[in-house]
Amino acid sequence: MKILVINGPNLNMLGIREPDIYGSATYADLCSLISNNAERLGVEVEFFQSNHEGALVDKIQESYKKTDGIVINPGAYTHTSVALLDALKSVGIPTVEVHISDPDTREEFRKLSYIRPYCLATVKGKGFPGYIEAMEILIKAAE
Ligand code: CA2
Repeated sequence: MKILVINGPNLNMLGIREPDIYGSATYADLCSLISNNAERLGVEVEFFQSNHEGALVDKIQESYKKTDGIVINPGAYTHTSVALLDALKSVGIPTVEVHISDPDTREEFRKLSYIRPYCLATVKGKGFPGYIEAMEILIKAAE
């Protein structure tokens, strides 16, 4: 099974600022944690991070028939992007939404997620381990 892990804008800055919200570990630390767990769970992972909405859409489209599951943290595009929702719908790949923080307990504008209705599940407020839980949800769904 192959899982594509997509991170949106500013998640490459993890560990650099706002450690009170996102922790002090870096994006590279996140990728190693996911890689180690992917090996344990027997799945292949590919990582993609971009600050650009169109690049995220392109990557989702490229994954058509090449990926069995998507774990996505769209960052701030969670709350603005119909394009990401449409891209996910267009490829029809089982997807789990992840957030390091819990956007539902933060500012009002973070409460709306355009992709949430499409996703199998949303894992939020669990820090980096939320990505592992998301992979486990995809693996279970594929059984
Ligand atoms: O909690 C999450 O994972 C978010 O998707 C993170 C987004 C935010 O816009 C969402 O509402 C919730 C922001 C990612 C920004 O990451 C930073 C990392 C380091 C320093 C500053 C921001």
